[in-house]
This record gives sequence, C-alpha cells and structure tokens, in this order.
Amino acid sequence: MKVTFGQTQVELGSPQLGTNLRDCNALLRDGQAMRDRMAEDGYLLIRQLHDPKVVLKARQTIIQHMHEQTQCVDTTQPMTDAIINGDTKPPQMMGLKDITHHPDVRAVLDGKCVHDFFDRYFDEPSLTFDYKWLRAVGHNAGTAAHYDFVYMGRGSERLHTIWTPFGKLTPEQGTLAMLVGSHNLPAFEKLRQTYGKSDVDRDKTAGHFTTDLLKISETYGGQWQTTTFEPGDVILFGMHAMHASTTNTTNRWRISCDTRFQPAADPVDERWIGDKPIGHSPMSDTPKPWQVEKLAPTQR
Ligand SMILES: O=C(O)CCC(=O)C(=O)O
Repeated sequence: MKVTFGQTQVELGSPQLGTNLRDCNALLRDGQAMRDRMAEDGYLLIRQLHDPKVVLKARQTIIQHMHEQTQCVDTTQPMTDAIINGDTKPPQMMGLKDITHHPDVRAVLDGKCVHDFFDRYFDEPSLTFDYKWLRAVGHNAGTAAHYDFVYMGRGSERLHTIWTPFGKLTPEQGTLAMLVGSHNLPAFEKLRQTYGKSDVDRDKTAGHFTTDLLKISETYGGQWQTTTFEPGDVILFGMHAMHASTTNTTNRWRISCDTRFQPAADPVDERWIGDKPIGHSPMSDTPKPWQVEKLAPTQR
C-alpha cells in the first residue's frame, strides 16, 4: 500500500518508510531499561499506556468542540468518525485551554497514567508544560521533518515529547514517523549541532528542516519508521530525534496532541508554562527555511 510522505508517495513497509517501530511494553517497570532503550532507539513506543475508553471519551469531546467552533464535522455521518465537512477549517486548538484542559482531555494528557510513567522513566518527579499542542489535521496536510529542540529547547536537557493520538490512526490518516538513527548516528552530528541547536524565535527560522523527507534519509542515513496507532498507544522521544508525519489522505480529521514532560527539578523553557504561556514570538521577517543542501553529509 502506498502512502504520501512529504513530497512523495512511498510503499508502506519499504526501506523508505518501514513499519517496524518496536514497543517497549516489557520494560515499563524498569526506568533504567527504558532510558537505555531510548538511548538506543531514539524513541519509546508504548502500546495501551492509556485506557482506550478514556481516550475515546476525550476524542468525542474534542470532535464535539471542533464542530461547535467551525461546523467542520460532517454530521450526516457518525460524529465519532470525524468526517471532514466539505472545505471547512478546524478551529485553532493548540494552547487553547478551553479544550486542552477540558477534564476529558486532561484525563489523557495530564492523567495519572502518563505522570506515573514519566516519574518512573526519569526516576524523579516530572512536570508537563501547560501549553499543549492539540491538532486536527485535514486532508493533504502533514508535518515536515524537524527536531523539537528548535521550538522548545531553552530549558531541560531531558525534555521529552509524547505524541498521543485521539483514536485509531493509520498511516493514511497521518501518523508520527521517526527517522530512526537521527538521534545518535555520527552522520547526523553536524545537523544536530547546527540546525538542531537553532531556535525559531531567536533565529527567525521556519522551524522545520525540510519537507523533502526522503532526501534526509538518503543523505544522512537512518530509516524512517511509522506504525498504526490504536487508542491508548503513545510514542515519546527526545529533542534531537528527527520526526515528521505521514500525510492525511483520508476524508477524516486526524486528531492528536503532542505534550512535553521533563524532570520537575530541571530548568523549564519559560515560553510554555504558566496561566497564559507566552508561546512563540511572531515572526517579523520572512522565516528562513533550513535546506538539507546547506549541510554537507559528514559520514556516509
Ligand atoms: O502531529 C504532528 O503532525 C506532528 C507532531 C510533532 O511534530 C511532535 O509531536 O513534535
């Protein structure tokens, strides 16, 4: 089966885009084993971290909210399918507490399961940013390749992203894809130290590295991998693991949220915490895109 990935159609399960993300469920009781696995793989995939019923309840609440805001859900179909209503737009939901902090949504994003997990993973108390990146991604949309450091790298060196789909997501709907190896292969070192140390607000860049996703793996190595996510599944990774999403080619909204966790004792990036997090500064100039061509491959 072919899926759209960046600028190209690729065969799912091929060397260009594999489906071999391994889960770490057998390690969940052992913080050190999970940290070792993270150091090795650059991600941790957890199947059923959350009770699927809790996730599906939150999904229902989000879909209802989306429809109330912009009538963007086709109500002639079951609401739970979140079919896109014509050419409507979804409401802005990132950082909007009316929905990100709704009790049903918080039960997932800020619930006991995820806090207990991170306390064990860090082996010390954790905290999560108040700002939550809740997304409804429409037809033909997806996320370009980037390191998260460039958006939120001013605080803890142990900051992690956790990506939570609200409902089952297949790669045709837009799943997270990891460029496995981008966190530790020597060929990526220069990239991690240059683009990977930039800051969208300070440097006024576009943030993402490139939309030509396959060019990165062809140039630097590593392997793009994704999977189908069932309700309750999550994936987490550090600030220097390159990732993107597959493109949503369906007629359904892809609903997911990325949130951040770190040890509570570490410094915190001040843009993402508090009652009204300040977020990114508006770009005054045309943002500079990063180009893969800017950087010669180091080792091949
Ligand atoms: O959901 C997406 O499309 C992108 C998510 C992402 O980039 C992240 O979790 O850091």
